[in-house]
Amino acid sequence: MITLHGFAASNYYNLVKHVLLYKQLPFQENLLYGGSDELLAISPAGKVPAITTADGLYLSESSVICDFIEETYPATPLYPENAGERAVVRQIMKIAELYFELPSRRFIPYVFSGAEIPELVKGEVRQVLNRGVTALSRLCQFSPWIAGEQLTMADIYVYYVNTIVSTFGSSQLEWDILAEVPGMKEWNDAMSQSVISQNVEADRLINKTEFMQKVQAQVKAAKAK
Ligand SMILES: N[C@@H](CCC(=O)N[C@@H](CS)C(=O)NCC(=O)O)C(=O)O
Repeated sequence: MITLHGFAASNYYNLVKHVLLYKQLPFQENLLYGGSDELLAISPAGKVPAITTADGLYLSESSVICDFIEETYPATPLYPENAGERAVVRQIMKIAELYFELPSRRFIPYVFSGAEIPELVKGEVRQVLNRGVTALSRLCQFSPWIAGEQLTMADIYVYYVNTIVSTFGSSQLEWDILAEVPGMKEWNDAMSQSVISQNVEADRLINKTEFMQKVQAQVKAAKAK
């Protein structure tokens, strides 16, 4: 059985969990936070999520884990059969990661420490997000799914990317970023209504308090140095 290591307040953890639930694969969860020795032993960069496969292999990096799950458990496919269409799905995921998720994440240290975000940083982030908005507007179909008629890995991936875009990017820039991509808000709302999304969200809320306590302890320790 697969073990999913990490914590439910992490959007990366949750996207892998959503894939496992979507494919109805049995798995167990092992609560681990960033910085723990146990996590470093199984995740080379010490990042969440990591999985232990049924064969005892340790894997990290959410997109790599998603591909492994798809290849190992092809039933209920999340990628199209056609290689070109599969590449388009991965293109959407990569663009969302590079131009939506990662720039929005630059605000996290400021938000958690309560420090003011320099205008220079806000400007840089806005510029990258603008590129993401343009690219995703060109690529996403929302008919009804992000890459067309079939629900794919990109639907799950981008839905969890968007939690970071909304929570950090939009709130700090006072800019409704998802509304800039035609059809994205409606699709995002539809994604949030699924039973799996709601179960994942319920677990996230349960973990949120403990996660925030850990973050605050880390911020306090850093300030005391
Ligand atoms: N590229 C990685 C990023 C994972 C990541 O940044 N995870 C965060 C939690 S959301 C983490 O492990 N943070 C702890 C740390 O950076 O020490 C992936 O796709 O899995």
